[in-house]
Amino acid sequence: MTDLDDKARAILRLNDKGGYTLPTHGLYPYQWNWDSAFAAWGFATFDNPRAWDELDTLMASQWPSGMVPHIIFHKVDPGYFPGPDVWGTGQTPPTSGITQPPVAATMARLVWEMDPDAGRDRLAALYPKLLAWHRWWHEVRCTHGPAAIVHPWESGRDNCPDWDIGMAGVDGSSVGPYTRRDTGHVDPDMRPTKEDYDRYITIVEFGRNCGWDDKTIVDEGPFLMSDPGTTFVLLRAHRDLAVLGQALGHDVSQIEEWAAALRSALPQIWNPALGAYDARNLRTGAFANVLGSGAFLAYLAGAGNTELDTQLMRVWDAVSYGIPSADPEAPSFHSRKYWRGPSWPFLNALLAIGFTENGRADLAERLRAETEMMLQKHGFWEYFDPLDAAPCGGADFTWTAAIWLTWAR
Ligand code: 9WN
Repeated sequence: MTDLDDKARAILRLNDKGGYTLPTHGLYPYQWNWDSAFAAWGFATFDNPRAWDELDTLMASQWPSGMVPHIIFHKVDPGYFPGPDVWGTGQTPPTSGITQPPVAATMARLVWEMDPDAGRDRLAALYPKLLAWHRWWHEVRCTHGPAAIVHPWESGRDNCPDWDIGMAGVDGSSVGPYTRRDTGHVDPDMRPTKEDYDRYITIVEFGRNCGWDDKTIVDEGPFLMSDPGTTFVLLRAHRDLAVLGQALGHDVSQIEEWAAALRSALPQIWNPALGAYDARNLRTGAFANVLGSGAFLAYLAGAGNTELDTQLMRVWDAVSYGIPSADPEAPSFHSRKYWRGPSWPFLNALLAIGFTENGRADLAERLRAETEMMLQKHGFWEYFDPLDAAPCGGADFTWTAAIWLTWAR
């Protein structure tokens, strides 16, 4: 065991609030949806029951509709904005009103495979909840074909250039006064702009004002875009959920139908002009015309192709440390500004799983080695500059520690 192994375990313990894990102290003082799924994977390397606890705590806040919220506000902390009062969802414990990429079934499968006997009962209890979440995605958010998001935060890739055309249609000018907290924790230059936040909060206010009614938000909300990243995470997760269901002796034909429908919708998010999968504004039909890391999650879902391979190698060869979150040759690229270019270790881990399964162990190893270099140099930061590995965002970050223990070491 190395020093970094010890440090990574210590970070998971440090961020453990008892049944759920914070992404990092200060900047993100609550439980986040997809962060928790990665935390579970990390815990499974040294504390299997704790891994299942993490997934249980996440799914315990599932809404009756099947939606699983992106933040669970277990204990109110004034250090994060927007807090539970702004969301006004009326849940106990309070939650946000939007979701995040459904990576939980994929992580549950990884956790379960690490100790199938010990995890069987835990998996059996979790399975119906995961199934209900996937049904919600199919029935509520895949009505246009690919998975649609109603807020950039739902993509988990908040301010990536993919959303610029959708955000341009959101009028943030009448949002009430508010105080951001994120820019007090990290360099404001690395975070989304004030104009971004005005629009983020405007979309939240729309949801709150309609009582978080799914149909109203999808039909009339200020923002609705197809997200390649979420589509591929969901497509992959359908496959993993079906494997788990079969192991438990369930009929999984419905999950297979959802997956087939989603796969047949992929041409809708293929942009021939870009030579890649692309986000699409569902209010206008327009493509974003920007290449982002969401497109490369296609490999995770077995949906890569040679044209995408060309784009992947172009953007990857333009940097030195991992796959950039946005195209380094595009004018919108910024190597340290949140999702507009930096390299995110947890996303590299997902991409590497895809490469390995697509017969490209060489690419997976290159990505692992580049990610390891960033962590060896600086430790477990939220994200890194892909040009020089400068550490960015929050320190002692849960999912970065988790992917060290599971993949990058
Ligand atoms: C909003 C916690 C989360 C991640 C997201 C990341 C960032 C939140 C924020 O932090 O989003 O959800 O306030 O910036 O973009 O992927 O889950 O780590």
